[in-house]
Amino acid sequence: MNLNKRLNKQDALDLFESDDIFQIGELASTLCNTLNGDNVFYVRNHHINPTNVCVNRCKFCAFSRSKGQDGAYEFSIEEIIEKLRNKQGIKEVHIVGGLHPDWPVGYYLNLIKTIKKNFPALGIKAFTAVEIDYMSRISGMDIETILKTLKDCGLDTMPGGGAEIFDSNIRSRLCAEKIDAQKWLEVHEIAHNIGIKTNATMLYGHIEDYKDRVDHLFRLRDLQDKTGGFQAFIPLSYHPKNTETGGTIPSGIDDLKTIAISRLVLDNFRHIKAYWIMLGDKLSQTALLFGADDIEGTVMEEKITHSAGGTTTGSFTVEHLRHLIKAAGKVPVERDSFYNIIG
Ligand code: V47
Ligand code: SF4
Repeated sequence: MNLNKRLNKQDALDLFESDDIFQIGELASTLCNTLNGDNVFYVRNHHINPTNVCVNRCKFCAFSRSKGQDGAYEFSIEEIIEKLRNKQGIKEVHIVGGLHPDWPVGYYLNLIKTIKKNFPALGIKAFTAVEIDYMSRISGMDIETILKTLKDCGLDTMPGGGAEIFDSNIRSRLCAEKIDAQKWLEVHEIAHNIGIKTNATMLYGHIEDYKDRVDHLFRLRDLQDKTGGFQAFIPLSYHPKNTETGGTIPSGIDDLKTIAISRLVLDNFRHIKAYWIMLGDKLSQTALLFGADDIEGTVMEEKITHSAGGTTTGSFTVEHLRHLIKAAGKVPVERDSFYNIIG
């Protein structure tokens, strides 16, 4: 396979079906090096999930609860501000949560406004396309108006969650209540058109097959050709514990293959992120040799993966992240929410 020509769907499928993990890794690593040299990016960030109460109840999600159910929680804006206080040196807050049946759109707008007022220098990466669509439905505002209003309140970028797998059959078996692929892509396209950079994800290793992964990646590549508004792609390794979907966790080989093939197919995405909360620190470090050039932050507090059996600590020091990157023969580079280099 040569890297001078763009992969087509059959090429990508052949790679998924191949057992030659070293060749796939080498190709991905070569492309990664062309785009980012030896740099590996990290951000000092803090994840916050404002509530786990969610009207959707996707079958792969062990995090969500119905209102009033045991374990359901909701944070007030003041509690979130308190969590961010005393978090020395963080450069970004990442906010995603459930679709609360009672919260008005004002909660979300005030949350962003209040965080920006208290921490003007903090990058705010918040709300998946699923949450944006929900805000539009509960407020009667169209998607563009919601996004513009959030931007005016201080939203900087959007995370890539909620994409799951785009194929409609798989999607209806996993998360029938969730917005469909077309809507997910439309929300991101509108965000890009009004100057909000976003990320994209793919949840893999549950009931989908390689063809579904390929279809998902190509739909993202097509939108990126059109808008150029995606910053990073993050493959999300399925965690089955406590979920209705059940099954087993993807193997380490599958994780590395998926990172590498994502790198190769998404030749128009600058960054591929290894999410250590899902991969563990050692496999994330190995992923840096299979096409990943970004490692999701210090994180601090994570609930979604941990509810589904995630076993990582949930929080990394900057020293540990830098150590992992250096020991992979790479150069640690601290970034902000827009990938500006700050250290
Ligand atoms: O949207 C839910 C996924 C996502 C499970 O954009 C699960 O920088 C695995 O999107 N097993 C939220 N995954 C996390 C996310 C994310 C994380 C880090 C960085 C960024 C970014 C985005 O987690 C959800 C869903 O796709 N998820 N349940 C599960 N059992
Ligand atoms: Fe709700 Fe998101 Fe969990 Fe689905 S994945 S149930 S939308 S919190």
